[in-house]
Amino acid sequence: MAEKRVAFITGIGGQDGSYLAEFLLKQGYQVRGMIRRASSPNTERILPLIEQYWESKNPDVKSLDSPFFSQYGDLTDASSVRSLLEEFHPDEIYNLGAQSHVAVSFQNPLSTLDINLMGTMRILDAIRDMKLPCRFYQASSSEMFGTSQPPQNENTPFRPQSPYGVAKVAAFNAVRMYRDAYGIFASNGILFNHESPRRGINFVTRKITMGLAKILVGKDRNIVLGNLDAKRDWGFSGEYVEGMWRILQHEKPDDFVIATGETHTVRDFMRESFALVGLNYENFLVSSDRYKRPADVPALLGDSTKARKILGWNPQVKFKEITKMMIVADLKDKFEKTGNVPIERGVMRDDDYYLGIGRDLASKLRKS
Ligand code: NAP
Ligand code: G4F
Repeated sequence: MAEKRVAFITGIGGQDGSYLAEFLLKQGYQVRGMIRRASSPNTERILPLIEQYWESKNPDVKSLDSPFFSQYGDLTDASSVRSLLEEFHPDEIYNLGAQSHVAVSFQNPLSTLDINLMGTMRILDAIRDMKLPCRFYQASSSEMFGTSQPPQNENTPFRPQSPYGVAKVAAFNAVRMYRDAYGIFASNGILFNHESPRRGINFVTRKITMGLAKILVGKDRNIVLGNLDAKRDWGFSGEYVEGMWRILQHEKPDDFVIATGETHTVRDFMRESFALVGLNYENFLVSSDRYKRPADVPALLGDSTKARKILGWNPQVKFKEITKMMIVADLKDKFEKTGNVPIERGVMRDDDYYLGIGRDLASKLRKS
């Protein structure tokens, strides 16, 4: 019987890491992950996998034979990176671990570079030094394009506007350099913004959908935002992880843009979210300089023709569907936590059911 392929994911506890782990397990991989030690839980998104493959549930299966297994490690700690590579012997490495918040990178520029650039170098150099016969995927970002005019593709110049962008450009170049100099199968996925109900709560889309749910259950009165005019090409994380995998299945290492080809402003996202429950967003929006950045990326719109043609990757989930998916998930979560769920549901789908309750609460809000 053919040996199972082993995939190692840094940042497995993040939004993308959790979807990628689920996707690869379905493809029959053994999935290994690096988890960074934290004083409070940072594995919530992969809890179902941890529980499913928990040692106590599978006492006869050794950790290293289990389909899913994660270990503590840190991208800032070269010895932990090396130990995990020695232990797991991966066929494919997905480097998703990062300080991924652009605004935070202005406050913590050096640690952002240490994790996002040096962390990538630590893995690449270990692959070189240990002569690992593996494929390497780097989570590059549309933030690298900065002020370059949209639409952006693989030939668009990088003009980063943040320490995060600077680190990602340097890591992108490191990937190319290790590919050219040492023949390592190392590829960049240049992913445009992608969201989901698992998105971190301080990114703008989730801040809006969670904020709306809080307003509806009476836990908040408004949402405070910074730059409303920034345009983003928002896709669905659950689909983008397949793009990552396809990039590593290609016959040669290369760089690919992954995007939907649609762009919308932050204001559009706010308007669409509130309109879904019949509210006018303007009555709930507070604008504040607090959330404005020293420099921002004005407009992102990805041209993923290359990925479509060469990899056959085609996104199905676009702006309206993502907004709805995230709102339904946040409404469901809030209603369940506050006990605000009528018992009679019948055969209604989640979308209709939770949006229906959302609209009822919104109409009460309009009257009060
Ligand atoms: P995310 O939810 O913030 O996940 C990042 C993960 O990296 C978390 O599990 C985090 O662990 C881990 N991490 C942070 N510092 C680390 C360190 N020093 N050592 C090891 N792990 C560390 O981000 P995401 O949205 O899934 O994005 C995944 C990757 O794609 C990131 O590299 C991001 O920069 C890049 N990217 C994202 C997008 C997007 O729109 N989502 C677009 C382009 C590129 P903790 O939970 O402990 O913090
Ligand atoms: O949701 P954001 O924080 O995402 P941003 O900065 O585009 O970065 C995300 O996408 C990148 C890909 O291009 C990834 F590489 C990166 O890891 C991350 O996933 O902000 C989107 C826009 C920005 O223009 C920001 O200024 O929304 C604007 N915004 C307005 N008010 C806000 C807020 N952003 C946040 N986070 N919070 C606000 O209150």
